[in-house]
Amino acid sequence: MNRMAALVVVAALVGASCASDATPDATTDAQIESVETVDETTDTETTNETSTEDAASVEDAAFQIEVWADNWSAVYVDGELIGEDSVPITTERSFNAETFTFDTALPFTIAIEAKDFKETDSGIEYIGQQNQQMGDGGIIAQVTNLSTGEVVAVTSSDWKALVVHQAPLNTDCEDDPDPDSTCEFLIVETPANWTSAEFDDSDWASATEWTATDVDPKDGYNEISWDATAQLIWGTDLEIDNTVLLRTTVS
Ligand SMILES: [Ca+2]
Ligand SMILES: [Ca+2]
Repeated sequence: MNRMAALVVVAALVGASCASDATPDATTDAQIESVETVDETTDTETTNETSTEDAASVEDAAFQIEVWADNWSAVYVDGELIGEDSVPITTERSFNAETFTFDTALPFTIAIEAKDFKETDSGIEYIGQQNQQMGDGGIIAQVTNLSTGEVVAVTSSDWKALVVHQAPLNTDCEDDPDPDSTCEFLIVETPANWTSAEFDDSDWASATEWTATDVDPKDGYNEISWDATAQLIWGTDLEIDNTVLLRTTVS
């Protein structure tokens, strides 16, 4: 039994030795191959540059997205930031509409980071003032194909939503003199690559639709001619859901 055990140990050592000898060679071969592959790719791209650009210009179309958010938003198309609210989220009572344009081909994925203003992680605003309160959020957006004038996407409960900042969880802290010491909050880690087309949002909730009476949209909202199907959306709670990630795919 001891001899067998010893043989197994030797065999294992030999195996490990072979593996450690073989690994650097294999790695080197792979590295050389990958360098060659890069060269080939570069050559191919150079050769086909003109025809690739022609194909892209035929397929891409110009789109615009109009957004009104209480209070701030950043818009991504297929993982690329195409615009963000020109008024910083650090501005209390920031209500304004934004229009961003982009060129792409169908299908594409729109991802929006939407933030309700909060003075601190307590979720409270106007801290220490007469009107100290939980702020509330809300966002509406529509995407138009600029060549055809067709509205190709609007915010609705078809969008997926992930709330990544909630506060206050204990809403009875709203009027406390020091809400930072009494209000509880929940921060969810923002998933990596959540703005990309490939990101799997199947376990996200559906966005919640809210009425204009609920959200009371202010400055900038009436400057946009909203499609009748465009809905104000947010998480399930306009007040305590402070940062919401939103996604949809346009096809
Ligand atoms: Ca809030
Ligand atoms: Ca707000």
